[in-house]
Formats: sequence, structure tokens, C-alpha cells
Amino acid sequence: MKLYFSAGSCSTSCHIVLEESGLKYEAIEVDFDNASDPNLALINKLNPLGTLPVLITDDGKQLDQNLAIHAYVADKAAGKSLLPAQGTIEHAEALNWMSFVAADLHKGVGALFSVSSFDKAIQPVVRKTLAARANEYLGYLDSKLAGKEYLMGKTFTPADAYAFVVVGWTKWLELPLTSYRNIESYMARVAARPAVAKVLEVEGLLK
Ligand SMILES: N[C@@H](CCC(=O)N[C@@H](CS)C(=O)NCC(=O)O)C(=O)O
Repeated sequence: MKLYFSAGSCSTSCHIVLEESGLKYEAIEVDFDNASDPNLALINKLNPLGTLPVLITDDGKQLDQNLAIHAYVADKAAGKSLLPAQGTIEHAEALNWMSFVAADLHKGVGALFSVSSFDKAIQPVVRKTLAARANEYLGYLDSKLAGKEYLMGKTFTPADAYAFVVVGWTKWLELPLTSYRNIESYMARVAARPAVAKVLEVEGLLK
């Protein structure tokens, strides 16, 4: 399998899930800031939306949505139990978390990256509105992590890889996490997993 990723973006969650899976894969970095990166041209050709992740499977099929890649990799590495067994309520609950992270947390926190694209005069009000929404999701996440090691309780799932990456953006967005005690300890717990630490190192995110 080949994963095209951009360091620290949501595609890092796929990189973490692949590393956790123990499956053989190749991770190829795409530099969005370098217009002459040949992998950027390739990605734009493969995915007209121009977004990462892009996963090419061993039989040449393409997946380019985080959730689908998480679920595919978890299925392929069935022995690792990255997701609860299909057909169980726990499986649906894990998908519920993955969907929350993709549709709410990712879009809510990630929207703050767009503030600088607004007219300077309205940037403070745009930031305030978007930060309030992001904090609503972070507060929800914090409350749901109370007394738990991971979103599903004691077991790490792709939802944790994805939430970890998105919450990590808050340091670039100057969104303090200090009032979210459960999130703070959760972030340290996820970062300490060997597979996560390896991916952070490979992507140059430990500097
Ligand atoms: N719906 C996609 C969204 C993926 C997405 O938003 N990717 C962002 C990085 S987090 C991206 O590649 N953005 C392109 C850019 O920044 O130019 C998914 O969930 O996989």
C-alpha cells in the first residue's frame, strides 16, 4: 500500500493507523508549500479535490477519504482489532466517533486555518465566531473523555488517531487547551504510543 500524506495534516491519522496495523506500507510525503513537488502534481491528478490522504491499495485501487482509509486498514489488519467486530454496536460506536471527528471536530477546528483568507477588517470577528464553534466541539470531546483512556474506553481505535491529529492543530491555531484536562492527558497518552511516536518522528513533528 502507498499512502500520500502531508506532515501534520489529517492524513497523518492514516499514517498512524497504518503504523499501528503492522501492515506493509510506503508513506510518501507531499509538500503543499512547494509548487514544483512532483507528488503534488500527481495528487492533483489522482484526486481532483486536491486533498490528502490518498491511499493506493496493493491492487491499485484508490481511497481518498480519511474514514474509508481507517476502516480499510483496520479490516486488512483484522488480527490487530483496530476496530471492534463488524455487526456489533461497538463497531457502530467506533464509527460514530470517527464520524464526529471527520464531520465536526476536523471541520470545526480546521476552519480556523481560513481566518487569514478573510478581509483584515473582519478577521477578529471571524476568528471569534470560528473559535467559539471549535471550543464547543473540544468541550464536548473533553467531557466524553472523562474517566476514559481512549474514545472507546480502553481500546485505541482510528478515531483516536484522527482526534489526536486534529486536536494537535490547536497549538498552531493558538487555541489553548488548558481548560480541557481530559484532552490534555489524552493527548499525552496517544503521543506515547510507539506507533504514534514513530509517525511523529518520520513526519518531523517532534521538533
Ligand atoms: N474529506 C476529506 C478531507 C481531507 C482534507 O481536508 N485534507 C486536507 C488536509 S487536513 C487537505 O488535503 N487540504 C488541501 C490543502 O491544504 O491544500 C477526508 O476526510 O479525507
